[in-house]
Amino acid sequence: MIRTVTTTPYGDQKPGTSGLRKKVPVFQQKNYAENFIQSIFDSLEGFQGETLVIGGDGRFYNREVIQIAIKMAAANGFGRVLVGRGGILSTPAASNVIRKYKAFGGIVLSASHNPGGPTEDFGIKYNIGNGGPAPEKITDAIFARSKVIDSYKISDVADINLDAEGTQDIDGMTITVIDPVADYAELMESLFDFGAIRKMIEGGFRVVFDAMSAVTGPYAKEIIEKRLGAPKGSVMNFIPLPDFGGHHPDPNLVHARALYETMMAPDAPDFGAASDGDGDRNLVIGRGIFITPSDSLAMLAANAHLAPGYAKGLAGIARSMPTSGAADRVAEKLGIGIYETPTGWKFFGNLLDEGMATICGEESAGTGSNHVREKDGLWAVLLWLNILAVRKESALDIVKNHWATYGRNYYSRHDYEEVDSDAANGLIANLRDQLATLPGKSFGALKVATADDFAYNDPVDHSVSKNQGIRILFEGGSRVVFRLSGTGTSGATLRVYIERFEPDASRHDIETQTALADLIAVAEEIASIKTRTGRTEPSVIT
Ligand code: G16
Repeated sequence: MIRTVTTTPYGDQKPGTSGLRKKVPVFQQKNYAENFIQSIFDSLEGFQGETLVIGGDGRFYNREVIQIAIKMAAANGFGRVLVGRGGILSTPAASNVIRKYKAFGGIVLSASHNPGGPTEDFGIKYNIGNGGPAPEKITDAIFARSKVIDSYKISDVADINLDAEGTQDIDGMTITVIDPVADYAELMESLFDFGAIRKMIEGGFRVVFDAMSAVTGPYAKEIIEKRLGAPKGSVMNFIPLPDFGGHHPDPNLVHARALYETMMAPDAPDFGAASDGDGDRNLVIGRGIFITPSDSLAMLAANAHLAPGYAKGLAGIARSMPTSGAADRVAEKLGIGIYETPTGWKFFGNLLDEGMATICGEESAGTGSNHVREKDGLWAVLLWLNILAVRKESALDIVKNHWATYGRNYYSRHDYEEVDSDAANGLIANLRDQLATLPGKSFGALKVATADDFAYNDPVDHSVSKNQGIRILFEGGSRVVFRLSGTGTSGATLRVYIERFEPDASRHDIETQTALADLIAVAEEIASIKTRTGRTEPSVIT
């Protein structure tokens, strides 16, 4: 039986960089999740009788919202729901299922790399039929709807058994519980030379993967240990936990410190990697060398043709604006297009759909390709393994050769987390006020060439996205970028991105913060970060 329930709107359901992310107690308010899900459905047209994919990263509150989403999909007229067993689907796996089964769209429950648990983070995002995050015109419509919503529809049925694969019906809608791993593992096997990687591992190559007690555990177990033959124990923290074992499932040098230390030890494995809460981010570390996400994008793009799925070469590369320009140099050498988009994977969708870009990446530990429409952590790890298996060199050698060929883009991001929102907005406003007067100014040896607030004109649908980050570019190619995160759930997070290009191979071994010290000082001088935020140093440096 379908029920129409009266509700009152919440004013704070504006999707951020990647869906709606809030603390669990916010989502637990009366009708909060229901309002947002109904606002999604009310913003879509033509889904009657169609398929909806539903899954999440298994974090606290996942199961409850999965039940709500299924019952509301039935009441709103979807014909079929595909849901991962146990309510689990990694973000890239969900994207693949949407594409493979030609679904109308999908609801992905995740707050990505943010911590989970009763007082931690939860999130809901909508993906469209190409498998990618909804573009801004849809997220804007969802927000507008959420502000006036007065009722939602839900099927009045008992909870659905999500733990057994198979099919059942409610209110005229079919629910199929699917294996969350199988389709994804098959896709990976179609892109990469599993035989070559297996042979490398049999030959003694040691790989470790930290699933961070999050969603990639079952995927990595199946692919890295079962299909590629890595010894048991190669995949660590492989059981997904609702609170990620109390850790931040964020694969960076702070939250994956143990992996980093393992990889820097004298007896380190050959290759180490980690993925985040919902499986779309990656961290890659060769023995003795951390590879920044920006460098990883450039190196994967330069070598992708070594994997069967990319043997024909790349159509183009896309990167988010704050991501370093390392990939630009690869694109230039390959004679292919390079696209600079705002932060947010959704901006790559059109470029991938139109065949303009094949590989995309972001400084925020995201890399992916046209195989799905989300960034994909395990994909990046497998492409690295494929390249290592073919080149038969260490990751360190590949990195050094790359820098010698293309030059090195020294790069770092300084995050100031949970800053007072007014102070953060004031800091950005102050930078905006300086844009007109900065060009031509000198700070020591650094002279500002241009300064702007990044705006993106989508070359496919011609939509314009303004205010995407303050860029200060110096003569010689160095730059500092400031923007506020769109994924945090308390206060504001200020991100400062610092980059310097160094063509001279004899200067490629400087410690990163040292190499960037003059730019870091200029960023402080221009933005007055310390006085405006009250912080003496960043919360996280990556
Ligand atoms: C999301 C988006 C990414 C973006 C990242 C950081 O990642 O999908 O495209 O780069 O947020 O965004 P911000 O700098 O606004 O916090 P994820 O892994 O959180 O879904």
